[in-house]
Amino acid sequence: RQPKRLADYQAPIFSITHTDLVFELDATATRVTATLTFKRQQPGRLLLEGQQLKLERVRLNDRVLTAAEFAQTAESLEIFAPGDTGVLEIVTLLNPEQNTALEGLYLAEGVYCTQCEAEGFRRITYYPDRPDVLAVFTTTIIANRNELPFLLSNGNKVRESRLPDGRTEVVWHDPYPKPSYLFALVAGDFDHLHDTYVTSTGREVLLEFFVQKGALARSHFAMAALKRAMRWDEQRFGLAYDLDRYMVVAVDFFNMGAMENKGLNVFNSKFVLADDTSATDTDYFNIESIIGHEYFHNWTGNRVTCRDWFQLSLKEGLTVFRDQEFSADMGSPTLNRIDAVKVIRTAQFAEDASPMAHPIRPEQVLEMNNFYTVTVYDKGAEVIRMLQTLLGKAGFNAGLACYLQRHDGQAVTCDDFVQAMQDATGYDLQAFRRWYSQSGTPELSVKEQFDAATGKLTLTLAQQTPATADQQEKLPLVIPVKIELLFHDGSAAQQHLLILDSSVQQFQFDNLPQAPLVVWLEDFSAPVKLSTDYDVEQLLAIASRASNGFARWDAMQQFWHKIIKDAVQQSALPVLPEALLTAFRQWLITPLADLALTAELLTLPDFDTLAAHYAPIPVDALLNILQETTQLLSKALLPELLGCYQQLTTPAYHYSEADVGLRALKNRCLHYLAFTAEGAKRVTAHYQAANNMTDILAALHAAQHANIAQAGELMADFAKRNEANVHVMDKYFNVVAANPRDSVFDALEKLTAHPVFSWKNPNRVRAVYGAFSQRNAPQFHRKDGKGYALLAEVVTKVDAINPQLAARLITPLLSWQRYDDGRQQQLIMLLRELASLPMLSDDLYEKVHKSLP
Ligand code: B3K
Ligand code: ZN
Repeated sequence: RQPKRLADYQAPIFSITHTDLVFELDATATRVTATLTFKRQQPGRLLLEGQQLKLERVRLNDRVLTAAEFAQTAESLEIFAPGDTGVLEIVTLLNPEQNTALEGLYLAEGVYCTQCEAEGFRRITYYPDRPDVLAVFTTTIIANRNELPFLLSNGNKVRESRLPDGRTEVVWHDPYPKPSYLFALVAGDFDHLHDTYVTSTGREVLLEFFVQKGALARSHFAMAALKRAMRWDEQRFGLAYDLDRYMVVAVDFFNMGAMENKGLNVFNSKFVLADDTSATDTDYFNIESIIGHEYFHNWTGNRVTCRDWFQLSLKEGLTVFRDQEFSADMGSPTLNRIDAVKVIRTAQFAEDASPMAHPIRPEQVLEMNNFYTVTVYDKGAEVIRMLQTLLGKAGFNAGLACYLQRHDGQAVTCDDFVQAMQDATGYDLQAFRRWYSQSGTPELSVKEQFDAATGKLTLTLAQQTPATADQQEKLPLVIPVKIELLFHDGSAAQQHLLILDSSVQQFQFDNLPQAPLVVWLEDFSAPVKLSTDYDVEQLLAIASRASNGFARWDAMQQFWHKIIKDAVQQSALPVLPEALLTAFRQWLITPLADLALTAELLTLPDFDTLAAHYAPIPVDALLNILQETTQLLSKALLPELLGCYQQLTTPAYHYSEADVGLRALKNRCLHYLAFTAEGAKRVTAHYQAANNMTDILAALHAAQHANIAQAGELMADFAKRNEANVHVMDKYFNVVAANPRDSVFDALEKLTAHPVFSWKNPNRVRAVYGAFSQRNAPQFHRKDGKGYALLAEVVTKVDAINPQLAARLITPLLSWQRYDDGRQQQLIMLLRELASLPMLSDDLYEKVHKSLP
C-alpha cells in the first residue's frame, strides 16, 4: 500500500463550481444524484474519487455515457472526454444501515448522519474529494416526513414541499464555496431547542440544537456556551458569524468529539448533553470548549481552509489554540494551562517517542484519519502559542487578521499562515518555520552562573532534539523560554523572555541584587523538556513563592520527578523530605485563594507523565512508588487532610470556577483519606451525601483505588440508579475498567454483555477498552501480557466494524520499544499477529507496519 506524500502535491486539474446533490433517503438503498458543474484548470484527466459506491448512471451534459466512455475502479471514476467545462450527473446507491465505519452517510438508531472529514465524501458520490476544490453546494433531501421530521444540510433552507408520492423534499443552499469535507446531512426525529443571537455586525442568527427526544433540558448549557463563544470571537478577534442559521445536531454514534460542517455542526451527544445530576465539572468544561472549537472553525478552517491534508494543523492547531484561549477567559487561565501541558507531557511526548512520530505538518500519510493526533492538534496549538509569545498579543491578532483577509475563500498552507504573521508584524519567522517540518521533543539543558561582585547572571542554554522514528537529523529550533528571577531578599521578581535559536546560547543580566532563583520555562512557553539540577528545597521554594500559579505547579511536578527518579535508581521507596510535608500541611491548612490550583499542587504526576522520562520505562517500580507514596502521604498528613476535607462544603451544585475548585480540593483530600483507617466509612459517606456527579465519581474512584470493602456495593448502586442515561453508564464503565486488580478481566467481560453496551457504538467501546488501556496501567501493563492480549483481541474485532476506532484503540500497543524485554516480546508478538490478518484496514495497516521491528 502506497502512502501519499506532501512533496507530490499537485493543484487540481478540474475545479467544481457548483455541486447539486439530491438524496432519496432509504435505510439500505439511498440514491444520490450529484450534478457537478466543472471547469478545467490545466491539462490532464478528469478523475474522481469514490469508495464503496454502487454506480447507477453517469450523464455528461444531458447525455448518458456508455460504459466505454468512463472507467471505474474500486476507488475511482474516470471520465474520458469531459471537455473543458460541462455538467456531470452521477447517480450512486448507498447502504447507510450497513455503514458501521461511521464515515460517509450512515444510519444509526433511526438517525441519518454524515461524516466527511477527511475523505468520507467519496463514500457518498464520485468527487474530487480534496480540500482545495471548493464549490457552492445545493442539497435536496427527499424522505418520509413522518419518520424523519427534520431534514438538515448546510447553509440556508430555501424550500420545502410535498411531493405527489407523499414524501417531503427540503432544499438547502450554502452560499459559501466549500470543500467536500465540510458537507453534512442529518435526518431524524429530534427535540429542538432554538434561540437567537445578534452578531456585532447586526446579523440576527437563528441558533438551533437538535437532540434526542427527551433530552431538551440537557441542551441548555451547550446553547449558552455557543453564545459565549460567538461573543468571545467577536471581542477577541473581531470575527462574527456569517450565515443566518447555526445548527448543532447531537448524535450517539460518532467517531470523535464533533465536526465543524458549515452551518451544521454534528456533535457526539456526549459533548452536548448535560445537566446538574448527570454531568461532571469536566463534562461541562469539555462541552464549552468543544462547542467553542467547532464554532471557531467557521473562520479558521471553513472560511480559510487547508490546501491538502498535510496542512491539517493549519486549521486544527490554530483552532485548538483559539479554544484554549476561550476556555482560559471563561474560567481559570492557570488550570487551563496546567491541563493543556499535561496533554503534551503525557500523550504528545509519548507520540514523539513512538513509531508514529511525525511533525505537526506530516510528510507522508497512508490513512489520513491516523493523523488527527495530539501532535497535529495540541503540539500544533503550542506552536501557535509560541508565535503569540514572540509577536505579542497585538502582533498576533494583526497577523491573524491579515491571514483571514488575505486568504478568505481559499485553501492554503501552513507557510501561508506564517507568512501572514510575518508580513503583518515585520518579524522574521524564517527560522521559526522549522517547527512545522521537524518532529520530536527538544531537550533543553541550562546552566546558571552568578558573579556576586558585579551582580551579573549568565545563563547558558543548550538545545538538542533526539532522533525520532520518522526523522534522524534534527536542527536547532527557535524556542521562546520565559523565565522569572526570584530573590530571597524581597526584591521584586523579574520576568524575561529568552529566545533560544541556536544549539548553545548565553544570556546575561546585570545589576541583580543577589543570586536569584530562576524559574524556567514559565507557562510552558515551548513544547520541550527542560531539566535543571535544582535540589528539592529549591523546587519547593519555587512551588511556594513563584508569582505564577503554573510555575508553582510545574515546580511540584519537577520535585516529584526528581524524588521518584532517585527512588527508582535505588530500588527503594521515596524519602519524603520534611520540607515537602510542611508545604503540603500549609496548603491543606490555608489553601491558596485558587482552590483548584491547591488541589493540583497536592497531586502526584500520573504514570504516563513520569514514564516520559525513562527508556525503558520501569513500569513496576513506577506503579509501586506511586501507590506507596500516596499511602505515605495519607498517613503523614491525616489530621490536615481531614481538617481541609471537613472545612470545604458546597450547599447546592453549581458549575462555577469557585465551586469547581472547591470540589477538586475536597475530592483530592478524599483520594488520600480513602487509604486511611476510616477511609471506607468516609468514602461511603461521601458517595451517599453527594449531590452531583463529580463528587459521586470521586467517591467511586477513591473506593476502587484504595480497594475499600464497599467498593462493589457502591458501584452496583451507581449502575442501578443510572441505567437510563448512556453517558452516565459510560462513566460507570470507565470506573470498572480502571480497576487495578486481577478481577478486572472478568468485570470487562461482563460489561460487554450489559444491555447498554454495543460494539458498534464508539463511545461504549472507548468507555470500556479505551479506559482499560489508558487508565489502568497496573493491569494493562501486566508482566504476563494478558492486558496487551486483551486489547489486541478487541482491536481485531473492532477493525471489522469501525477501522477508525480500531486505529485509535491500538495506540498503546505500538510503542514496544519503550518497555523492558519481556513486555517488548509480548507486544511484538501481538503486532505480528495483527499484521498477518487478511483483512486489515488501511488505518491499522499503517500503524502496525510502522511499528513492527
Ligand atoms: N475536524 C474534526 C475532526 C475530523 C476527524 C476526522 N477523522 C473535528 C475537529 O477537530 O473540530
Ligand atoms: Zn478541529
